[in-house]
Amino acid sequence: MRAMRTWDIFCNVVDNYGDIGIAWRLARGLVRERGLCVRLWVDDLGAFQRIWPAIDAEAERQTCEGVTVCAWRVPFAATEPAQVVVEAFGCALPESYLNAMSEQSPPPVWINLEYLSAEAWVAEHHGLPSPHPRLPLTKYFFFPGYTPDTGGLLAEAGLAERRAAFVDSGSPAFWRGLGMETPQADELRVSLFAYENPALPDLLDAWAADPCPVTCLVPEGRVIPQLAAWLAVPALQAGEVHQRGALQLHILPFLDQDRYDLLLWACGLNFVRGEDSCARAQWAARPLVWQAYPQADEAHWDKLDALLAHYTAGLGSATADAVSGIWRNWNGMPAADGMAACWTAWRAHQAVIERHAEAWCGRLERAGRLSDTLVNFVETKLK
Ligand code: TRH
Repeated sequence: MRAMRTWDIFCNVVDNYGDIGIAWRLARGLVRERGLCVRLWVDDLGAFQRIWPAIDAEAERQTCEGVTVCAWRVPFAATEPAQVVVEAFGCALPESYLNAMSEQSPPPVWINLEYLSAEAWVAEHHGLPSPHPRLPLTKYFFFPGYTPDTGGLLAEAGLAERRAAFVDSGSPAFWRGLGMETPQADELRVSLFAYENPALPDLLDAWAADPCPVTCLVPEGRVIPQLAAWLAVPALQAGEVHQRGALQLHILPFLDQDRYDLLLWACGLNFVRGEDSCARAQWAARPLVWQAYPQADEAHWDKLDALLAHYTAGLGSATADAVSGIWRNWNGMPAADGMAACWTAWRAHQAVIERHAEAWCGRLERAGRLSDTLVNFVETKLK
């Protein structure tokens, strides 16, 4: 029997939760589903604790969900490298660790896990090698993506079945846990995870004017001050509920990563941001609106249009316009209509968009599950 492979995953938390969110999802999936021996090196355990409260932010080393979680300190203590080394999102590995990698025989398989994007160039760059300029090491670029010629998307085994069981149950226990009843028949529940966004007040106005009840659930985060300003209250805290017209706003505590999934499954529409929540909202098989992580020179607009092109392919043009309109407006992109008109259009096409979200989830599976594609790729390099 082959000895258990050892993996080191390095994660530098730039800001927000996406880097650690993805690194953690990958690490625990590799342990749970592949039985691999995984160490996760994280330079900001405080951010990690936000998405996974069992994490001790002070511990140098701890085991969580079978993953050995290590504090990534500077200077980096002498460490024997694992057989597989994953550098999440181009975080530079410690120099001493790189030197130690180059002294291994054979050297570890070195992967740079990239950000998820639907852009066409991703498939061309996926899997490409990059020799180190000085050391006898090769780094491989591994790109998640939406087509089978990329690394696919992170998703745990049994995700669709767990989601279906949760949805079929009507999720009363989940709503009770948030201090809420199950939704009324004509009520739309929306989750809102967003960066500061100039389009927010217009969207809130549109919800307040909706003919049916709209309940918006907002985990505490960057968008709260803007919500407080719109409500004309000095501040907002988890547990508060505010009503304006048809809109009822609930401020939630920041949820752990698994519970946030339940929120995405339970809501009829999810506003998400960054890559990980966007991917999870797609797996939730519910309509979504994505706010891409803002980049210099509006580079994120290309990412947004690339995903929109994939996502709306096959939809009738009016429905595709309804989806694109609200996504583009939400990202400050040139759009034919303002938010109020976009919301009306989205509502008019809601039923088709809902069916599409379910079908889209099935299409995602065709791209492959990232932990499978990554392990398979690594195994070809380890031979
Ligand atoms: O937090 P983000 O904005 O992360 C971003 C992006 O990934 C961006 O691309 C990257 O460059 C930047 O960080 C540095 O959005 P993202 O990717 O959706 O990650 C959020 C994580 O937080 C995700 O794993 C879900 C989790 N989460 C919770 O665990 N609980 C919550 O209540 C919420 C709202 C999110």
